Amino acid sequence: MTEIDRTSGLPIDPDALRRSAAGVLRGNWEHGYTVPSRRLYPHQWSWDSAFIAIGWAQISPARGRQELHSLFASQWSDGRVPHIVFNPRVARDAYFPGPDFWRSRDVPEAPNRRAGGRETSGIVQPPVHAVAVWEVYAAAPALGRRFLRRMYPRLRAQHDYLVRERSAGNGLVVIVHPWESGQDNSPAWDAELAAVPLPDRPEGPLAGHRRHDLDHVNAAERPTGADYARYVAIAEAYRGHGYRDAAALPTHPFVVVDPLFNALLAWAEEALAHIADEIGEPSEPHRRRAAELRNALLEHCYDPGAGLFRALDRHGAPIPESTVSGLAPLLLDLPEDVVDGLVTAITGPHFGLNDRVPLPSYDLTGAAFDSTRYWRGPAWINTSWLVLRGLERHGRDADVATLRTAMLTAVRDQGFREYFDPNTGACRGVGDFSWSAALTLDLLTGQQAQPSRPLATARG
Ligand code: 2M8
Repeated sequence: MTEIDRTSGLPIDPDALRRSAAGVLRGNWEHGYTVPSRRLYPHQWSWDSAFIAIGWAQISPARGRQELHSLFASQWSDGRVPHIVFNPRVARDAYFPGPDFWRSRDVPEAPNRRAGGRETSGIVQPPVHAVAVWEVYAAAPALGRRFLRRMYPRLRAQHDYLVRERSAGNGLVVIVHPWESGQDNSPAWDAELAAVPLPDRPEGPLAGHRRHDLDHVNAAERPTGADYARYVAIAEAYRGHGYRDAAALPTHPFVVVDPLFNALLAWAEEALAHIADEIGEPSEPHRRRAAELRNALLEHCYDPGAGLFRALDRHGAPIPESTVSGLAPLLLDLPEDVVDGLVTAITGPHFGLNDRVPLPSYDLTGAAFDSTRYWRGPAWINTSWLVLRGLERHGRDADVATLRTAMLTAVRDQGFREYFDPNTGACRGVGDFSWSAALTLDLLTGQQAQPSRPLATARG
């Protein structure tokens, strides 16, 4: 029955929305994990699984646990959690680049195929998983702490890999591929990408490869062919070094610091501290690391003039593009003037907080803004949800309510789409997209109405 949602004042039928969100997750459930989309992304993706588990926590904490267990079963022996774990049940060429491109089977650190391991990619994605583990546990603590005990060493290894192998030398960690940011064709990567030479092949730079994304989504909503050719070239360069960072990084064609990636690592260290406390492990090292990452973000990335955090190029110089990534440090404990700066950026003309459409992925007034193309403007549910959590943490309740209304309006009117035009709210990308459904389930729990919730606390 349609009712007025208590926080947003929005006419919605929360039960119907919850039912259809749960239907999307169930429809995308695939033998122990959830694919982001049956059509476009038929495998398991790393940060998608974290957001998806947060949604499962609301309707089936057991599936939330399974989702995370399944992903970490393919963790490499060096600690990295691969950005894609391939589904052996779909055709090897159902997605490009697939297992035959990444060739994890040739890498000793990757899961062993002969011992039943799944094939994977060799790069990572933003490390939000410890938060997901904590939230899944907190949704049903009565199920016991075994899950935390099992996940804790794996999460530690995930974080240690990043800090050890991906150090930027200034307290932050680097990413080595635009896909690692999760915001693949963000304008923040344009200048770095432009410097990557396109392979000179007579049949064109993508010769020998075929993109499958354009079978499912309009080309105007996806990265360009030139972007893809460079994505492939960067991945081939990394693969050429056997995915070994020490060997690859000195000459690697793409090395940047992403504020969202680092903010999520710091936020996840806070979650790890909660987990450690719960299972009797020392939590202080995690709090310390979270604080160090936060301080390094403030020192190297914060731009007080713009009121947001900048990505850094390979020389440590700020990249002058304003993207939603630069708002993600709001998830952390910050000085009040920095919080004010971020809130001004969110509510002002660049990100235009309103109650109709979630936050754009890129500055609405930026030179590279494109309302349609993927991460170059469109509004996404996951990045909006992260900013919402940040606003909650800092007690900005009115802005939390506005953003929540925008997110619920988008999915109520357009469905659980992958992204939305940030001006009109029109749907873009694929439908039945898992994290849009999962995070809607989280929004509908009503917990969001509680101000200043840094992480969920265990409900008894
Ligand atoms: C998108 O990225 C993949 C490559 O990893 C692609 O475009 O094929 C991004 O939106 C990324 O953030 C997301 O994890 C992935 C699956 O939903 O799709």
